[in-house]
Formats: sequence, C-alpha cells, structure tokens
Amino acid sequence: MNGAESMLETLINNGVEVCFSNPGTSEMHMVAAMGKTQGMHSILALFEGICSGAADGYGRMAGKPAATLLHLGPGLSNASANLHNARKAHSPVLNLIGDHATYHKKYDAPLNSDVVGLSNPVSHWVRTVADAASLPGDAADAVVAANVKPGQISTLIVPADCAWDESVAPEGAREMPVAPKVSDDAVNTAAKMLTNGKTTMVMMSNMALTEECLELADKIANATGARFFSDTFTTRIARGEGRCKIERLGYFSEQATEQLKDAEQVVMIGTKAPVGFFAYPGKASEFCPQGASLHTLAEFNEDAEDALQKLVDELDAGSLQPRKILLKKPGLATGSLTPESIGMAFAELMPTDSIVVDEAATSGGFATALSETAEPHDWLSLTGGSIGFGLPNAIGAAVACPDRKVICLHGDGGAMYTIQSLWTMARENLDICTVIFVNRKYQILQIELARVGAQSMNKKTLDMLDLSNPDLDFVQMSQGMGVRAVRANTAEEFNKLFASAMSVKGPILIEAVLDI
Ligand SMILES: Cc1ncc(C[n+]2csc(CCOP(=O)(O)OP(=O)(O)O)c2C)c(N)n1
Repeated sequence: MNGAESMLETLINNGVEVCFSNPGTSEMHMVAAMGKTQGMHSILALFEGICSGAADGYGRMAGKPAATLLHLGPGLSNASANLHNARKAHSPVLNLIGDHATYHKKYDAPLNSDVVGLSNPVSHWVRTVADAASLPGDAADAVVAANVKPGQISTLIVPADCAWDESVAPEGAREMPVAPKVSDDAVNTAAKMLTNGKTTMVMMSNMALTEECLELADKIANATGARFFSDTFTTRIARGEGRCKIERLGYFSEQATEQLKDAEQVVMIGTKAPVGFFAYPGKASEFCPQGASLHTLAEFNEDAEDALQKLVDELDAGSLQPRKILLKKPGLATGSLTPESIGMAFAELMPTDSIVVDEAATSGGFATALSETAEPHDWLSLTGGSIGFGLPNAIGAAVACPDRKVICLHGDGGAMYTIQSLWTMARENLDICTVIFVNRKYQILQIELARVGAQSMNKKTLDMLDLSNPDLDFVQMSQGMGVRAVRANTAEEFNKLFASAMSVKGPILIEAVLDI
C-alpha cells in the first residue's frame, strides 16, 4: 500500500466517508486512492470555497468531519473564507492539502508556498506529514483533532512523495473525544443567580441549541422566569412545531441592547457574552448592560446538555412539562413579491424536517420570524460573516442528510461568490431548493453606509453597492450548470413555484425578483 491508500483506509476506519475535492497534480495519488476504494464518497466542486463550505454544512448536520482535498497553498487560500466560517461555527472539518514532494520544496517551484503559514489562521490543528510511514498515524490524529467537541478544523499537509511512497498498514478506529462536563461549582453559581430574585437572562449557542437542550432551557425559564436568548447567528438550531421557543438576539446593536437592557445578571451556556458584529461610532461594543454580573455555566466546548440537565435538577424543575411550539402557518400572500410574501410561502409550505441554510441577508427577516411556528426544521446560519457560505453549506447538509429537503435562502450578492455550487448540486442530484432574493444590490451595505456615519451617498459611492447594470440572470446561470431554474415576479408565481419545488426531489433554483 502506498501512503495515500493507507491514509484513505485510515480515514474510512475513523468515520470519514465524504471528501469534497478540487485536486491538482500534487494530489494525484490521493485521487487515485479514492478512485480505487468504495468507502469514500468523493464529490468534485469547481472552487475550493465550495469544498470548505460544503464540509462545514456536512459537519453541522452529520456531527462528524468530511474531508476536503485541496491543491497546495493556493487551493487552501481559495478555501479559507469558508474555513473561517466553519471555524466560527465550530464545525468538524478535515483538510487534506497536497504539497510538493519533500525533496522538491527547496526549488521553490511555481506552486510552492508557505502552506503551514496559510493553514494556521483557519485551523485548530496543523501537521505536515514527514514520510509515507507516518501518514496513516497522522491521518488518524487529524480525524481525532477534527472531532474535538463541538468540532475543529484540522489540516493535514501531505507532500506528494508521502502519498506515493510505500507505507505501513492503515490505522484502526481511534476513540473520539467527548465534550468535558461542567463543574458543580458552575452549576451551583448559575442556580443561585437564577433564584436570587434579580432579573436574569441566559445566552445560549453552539451545542446548547438542540431540541433536548431547548426543552431543558424551557423548564428552567418556566421555573425561574429567566429569559433565554440564542446568539444571532448559530451553527444549527432546532426550530418549529414541537420544539421549545428561544428568543433570538437582534443583529443591530440597538436591538440587542434593548433586548438585554433589564438584565442584572447574564448566564452563558455554550457561548460568550454578546458583542456587536461591528463597532459603530459612539455605540457600545458590548451588549450586556454595564454592571450586570456575568457567569459562564458552559464554555462553547463543554457538554451543554449535561450542564442544563444538572441545572434543571438543582432547581428541581425536572417535573415541569416543556412548553412546545404549536404548528401555526401564516397562509399565502398575493400581489407583489416581497421578503414578507416569500417568508409566508416558505413558512406555509416548508416540509417537515427541512434543513434551512440561511444567507438571505436583509431579505431573510420575515422567513426567520414566520417559520418559528412552522413544521419542525433545523436552521443553519452564517456564523463567520464571510458571505458565499450558503450554497456550499447546502451541498454539505444535503450530502449528510439525503432524506431531508434542504432549502437555501440566499441574497443575490452573496450567491455570486460561490455560484458554481449549482453544478455540484446538479451532478450529485442533491435535494436542494435554492431561493435567490434578487434585490440587485448589496442592501445591507447601503444600510451600513449610513449607520457607520460615512457621509457620501453619491452615485459613485452607491455604484459600489449596486448589482444592476448588467442585471444578473440566475435562471440562465443555473440552467448553464444543470440545475432547473424558474423565475417568480409576483407572490402568486412564487407560491406556485415554491409549492411545486417542495413536492419533488432534486435541485431547483427559484429566482425571486423582489418588488422593492
Ligand atoms: C467575503 C466577504 N466579502 C465581502 C463582505 C461584505 N458584505 C457583507 S454583506 C455584503 C452584500 C450582501 O449582499 P446580498 O447577498 O445581495 O444581500 P443584501 O445585503 O442585499 O440583503 C457584502 C459584500 C463579506 N461579508 N464577506
């Protein structure tokens, strides 16, 4: 067995069964090894940012890493923006980066670069393989590193000769890490805060947003009167009928500070104290009121469900029945096509167990709010602020959960960063309905321009935030990549097209031309 073959068997033995690939010459032995084995589903993406975004979506839904296969420093660099998002999501991802053969590095050939230097900022764990015999052990270490809870980015740099030289036998299954438990002290402090009569708010994110955790949180809220909030942008949250409600912290600092203004105490579970997405002149960066006491019950990597269960026990709230959301649908709109009319159709028609990938930006507010009482679903949002995450993430979610409908809500600006995702959706016949909100501008930046106090609103400035001239044609782009596409100009058209998209399997794109 050569290094690549032994590495691949090792990955499969350790539960890695999907690889989102965009290879080059230095990865050819890894490509050949994948071609020879049945255990690894290799999926070609036409830009590395799609590989990394897809691995993020896969990790969020599968709870274990997919691999990416990337071409030296430049391939990794193209993947970095979505690795940044995955890192903020605490998703498990395993990058396999090819590099020049060990003896070839010194010539500084055209594709030579500082791969370690490029890896570090987007990885929790980085290792360069020294020789073929080390490769299987390094691969197993890399999978363990990616599986550190909630998930880490591990990057294994594989010089070409380590892949092609004769290697040793593959490694077997390693034991994967479990999340550490919180201390009794942390639980006692939280329990005391929640019963001392002061106004208490609880912030939750990451592993604390599962259906089970939300039920436990609801019991605590019911027993103590505390208000529970999720972060604005969350890796994955269980929503809809049968789940327990949690308030969502607003994006703009005015909203968030208003929501938290009465808090005398804030308890964090799986997250840190909330701060502004950006700084704004004259506005506070921190959202918790000054003087509020803060307590972290569980860090992002600690076992949130265990922490919540212990808190429920400590508060004697175990016998309370969780107050579950009842199904309530908004009906369908008529007339002009707006984010609200689309949000209504989406909440009305979304099938049970859908996975929603949200990069709808300024168009998404209604879809989010109206679907709170829709059919049960999981919601994945942009955790790292680097746009172009939605389409690739939808690929990963659909690969991880082939029996569930994936609905990808996307702004037209963000969609253009990784639009080639459509080709992979078509090739893999993934059950993804992509809705593009066409407002022909970077709307959020037009809002932010005023909010940060930048004074210029002239044509030259606004042209930098404008997507018209020429208008993008998403139907043609989609069809050109093999995904069936339709256009809606009115609410009635959208309702019909979305209903039909929900009733069939396979990729489809709806270009929603907003009337705004
Ligand atoms: C990689 C990256 N580049 C640029 C930005 C800055 N940015 C934030 S939102 C945005 C435009 C989003 O436009 P669109 O998806 O159409 O949504 P809209 O704001 O119109 O609702 C841009 C360019 C970013 N966040 N990430």
